Amino acid sequence: MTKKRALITGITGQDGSYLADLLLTKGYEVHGMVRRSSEEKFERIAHLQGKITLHQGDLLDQFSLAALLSLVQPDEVYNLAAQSFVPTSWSQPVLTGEFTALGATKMLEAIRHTRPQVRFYQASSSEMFGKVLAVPQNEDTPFYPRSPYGVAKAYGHFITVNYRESFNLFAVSGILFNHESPRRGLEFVTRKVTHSAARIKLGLQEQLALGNLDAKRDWGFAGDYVDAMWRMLQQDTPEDFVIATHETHTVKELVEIAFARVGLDWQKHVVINPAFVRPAEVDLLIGDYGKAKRKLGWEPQVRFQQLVEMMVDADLERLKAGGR
Ligand code: NDP
Ligand code: GDR
Repeated sequence: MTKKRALITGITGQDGSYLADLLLTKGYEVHGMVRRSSEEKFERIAHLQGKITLHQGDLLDQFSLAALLSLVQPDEVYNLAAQSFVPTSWSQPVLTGEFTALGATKMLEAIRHTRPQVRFYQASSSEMFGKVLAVPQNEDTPFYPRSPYGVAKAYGHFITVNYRESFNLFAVSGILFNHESPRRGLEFVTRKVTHSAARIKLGLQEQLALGNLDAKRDWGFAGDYVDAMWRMLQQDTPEDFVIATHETHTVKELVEIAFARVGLDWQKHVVINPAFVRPAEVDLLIGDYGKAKRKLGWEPQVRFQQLVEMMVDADLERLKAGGR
């Protein structure tokens, strides 16, 4: 039997790296799209060298996408590339819209004209729910995004639904709540906190400046969430799914667990800096993953405390070994 072939955009990101790990264990031939950079820093996929094939391409360049589809001839495309940091979406709203919203359209157009039999996954986000209209949020909860990023993701979601309905593509949108890991970018709050707690423990820094400690998020483990992405593309019919843990915690609880893990009193180290408070906040996210459990047989394996402790431990280990 020939190997299934997958193309991942955003393979250098947190999710891309975990998804590549997963697909390799399932026997896939894995291809990743990377954008050109003056210096190639592929830390998260360094361990996959020789096992995956990388190609240059950019979500902003329609022709590079069509050319890549013709070259790779994938069975599955996972569109994970995006400007994914919410605060940057206020300082670079147009760029965010171009990558995160129109980028999805460009890939869908390339699929429609070049390889319509492909199964397509769009990385949608709980950030689309935004203002709290109902909890827990599920596939039927209306969207009211609170950031240019959330608005762009809502576009990406609906264009995926629209291409499925207009052109009969196997296109699905995974509405994923926050998911984290030791490979999370340092600017996101979980990793910022676990990395700083470890640095403070080792005497490398004294304080940690944060914004809103009261925001509530439904945080899961990225390794669990990429498995849900894959399951969505193995269904008989294309449908959208919420992926979450159905638990919510404040940023303050995150800080408490991380500092307790290294035996420190967080109140002695954490300061509030209004620069990290957002122009508009998403106050409460908690996801109902009932449909995914029923239809995909998916459930989160790693819970909040275990996740935070895993991240603190990994940061301590990395820093002790001389890493950053
Ligand atoms: P990351 O920020 O870690 O990774 C983003 C990836 O997108 C990187 O590989 C980046 O490449 C790539 N990228 C950005 N712009 C372009 C472009 N124009 N052309 C090609 N590649 C580009 O994100 P995550 O792995 O955390 O998230 C994956 C996806 O899931 C994103 O779309 C995100 O918005 C979405 N999402 C994430 C959630 C989470 O909690 N992690 C929750 C819900 C949705 P480079 O290395 O070159 O910068
Ligand atoms: P989010 O994640 O915006 O939910 O988007 P982030 O970790 O950036 O923020 C979570 C919450 O923490 C509060 N917060 C801070 N956040 C950051 N980054 N830095 C701080 O210093 C800080 N202090 C408090 C924020 O106000 C917010 O309420 C993530 C991204 O991965 C998106 O791409 C994805 O779509 C959503 O999760 C689901």
